[in-house]
Amino acid sequence: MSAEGPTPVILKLGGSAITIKNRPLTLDKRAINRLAGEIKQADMDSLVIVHGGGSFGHWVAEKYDITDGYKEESQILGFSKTHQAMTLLNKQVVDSLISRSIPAVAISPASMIATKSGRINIMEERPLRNLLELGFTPVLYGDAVSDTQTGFNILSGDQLVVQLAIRLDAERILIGADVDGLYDADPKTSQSARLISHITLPQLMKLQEEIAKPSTMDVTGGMFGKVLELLPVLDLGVQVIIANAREPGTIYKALKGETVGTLIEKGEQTETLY
Ligand code: IP8
Repeated sequence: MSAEGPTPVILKLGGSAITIKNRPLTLDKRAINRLAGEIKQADMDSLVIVHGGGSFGHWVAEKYDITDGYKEESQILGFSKTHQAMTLLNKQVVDSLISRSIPAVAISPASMIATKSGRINIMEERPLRNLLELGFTPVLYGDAVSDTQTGFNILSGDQLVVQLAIRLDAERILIGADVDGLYDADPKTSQSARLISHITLPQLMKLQEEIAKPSTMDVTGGMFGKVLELLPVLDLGVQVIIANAREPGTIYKALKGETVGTLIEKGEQTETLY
């Protein structure tokens, strides 16, 4: 516990865990409500939630081609629509949390963050920290944000959780995905894929050389790329847990500190991965 209160846990709810990914602008209301129930049951002292875009943000951002910055006038309305789609998804998440008496507060990343060539450059987190210290649960999301170099940009929830963890001195980041954790191959296409239950930073770097060479596809089905985004916090000693938010009860267990999914931590030595 820090001088200001308990150290927060940052929970990322992946877009694929709260929306129907292959159906544009389609919520998975049941999943959202179940997850809100698990969060309530876990009764956390200090929690920040960040959710992804799923079939809301990603679909609109692609439709209006706003992922690589400003190129032409027609993208301007697309930026507005992408941000708006995320606020609609966010409202559903926040409504569901509040209906379970969790004091959730929607916080728009577009209003507190600007990126520079895609990386967070300006971030004003003080109001969020004040709310957190008072016992609120801030709920943020991957968003369309302004970019000082390219005009605008899509800020992923993964980049956001890292900055929040650093700036709020978080003890743990919990990534709620649609798979059980980090695998050594893509579990959706490879039957021989094995779940890694515990991995240290040195092991992760070694694995990177073996399975996720920049020139090839991410063979873990995208999860490894997400994990690489987390390297700066791992180095600071923050634990990262990747767990399956689609499996009922798993996020509750992960919030309570039970062993689920993949635990990634700084570590020193080489231990067994599985
Ligand atoms: O799903 C992206 O957030 P992510 C949000 O965490 C948008 O990558 C607006 C596409």
